[in-house]
Amino acid sequence: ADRQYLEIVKDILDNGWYDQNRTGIKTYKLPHKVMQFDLAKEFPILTSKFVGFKTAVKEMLWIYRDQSNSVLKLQEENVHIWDEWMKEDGTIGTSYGWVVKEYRQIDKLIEQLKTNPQDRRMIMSLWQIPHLEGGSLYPCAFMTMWDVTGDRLNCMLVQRSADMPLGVPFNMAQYAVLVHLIAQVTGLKPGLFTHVINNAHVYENQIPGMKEQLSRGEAPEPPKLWINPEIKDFYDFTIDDIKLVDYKHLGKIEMEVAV
Ligand code: THF
Repeated sequence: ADRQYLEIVKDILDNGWYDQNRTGIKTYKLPHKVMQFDLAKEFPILTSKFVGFKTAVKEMLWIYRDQSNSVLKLQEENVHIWDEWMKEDGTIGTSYGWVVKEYRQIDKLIEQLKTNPQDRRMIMSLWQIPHLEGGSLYPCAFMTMWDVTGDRLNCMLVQRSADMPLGVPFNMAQYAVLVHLIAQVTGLKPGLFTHVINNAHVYENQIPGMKEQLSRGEAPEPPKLWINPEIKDFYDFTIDDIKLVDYKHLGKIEMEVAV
């Protein structure tokens, strides 16, 4: 997992285009970066630094299981990665989980996978134009497209804008878990997970941290994912049913988030 990720980061630092953006903190960026993992062979979590697996999975369950936009609810679980985007009502408005729920996207996907796996319209899209302005930010990882080939469930994640140091390590791990969960409740096996990024960037204040990470190498053994095999209904999964076993990593790297 680290190799593909670190190659993109190195390319951005060596060849990236330096420019301003909405946040006021400049980035180095490159367009159109793609990673692909075979989930039958590996679980894509970085070992070159510590990635907060539990936090990332809690965020994913908040979006797709709870279909919630409540930052207060995340805070109750000790997750603070959305604090900076909280509106006065304690939510992120009509973004992410709110959109999943509004269009019943999880239920529709699971139904399609169970009844018509050769359907070529199996898409969850959080990019719903009428609701974009009502959210505290436009969704970054905004679409998944699903495919069944043989007994394998494949998923392509499309991301318009990708903070390589902070958002992407979370996204890789949490969407890989989502594929495992959806596969389990539809009687399929996890297959390919392809992560397509439009604007892949590193904020300039994150460069020392990324240089440190590039110098490290990776842990000798990748961790394994365990999912409670008893769970057959997507809405029954809790954080205790999803565990990373033998996660050896090379330690935390502190980096700042641009708002
Ligand atoms: N904005 C920016 N600039 N980057 C993002 O990754 C991002 N997100 C969400 C919304 N806007 C974004 C917020 N997601 C962290 C991780 C994900 C976030 C925000 C922050 C973060 O600080 N991670 C730390 C530790 C976090 C912790 O464990 O509490 C880390 O080292 O990983 C894209 O989803």
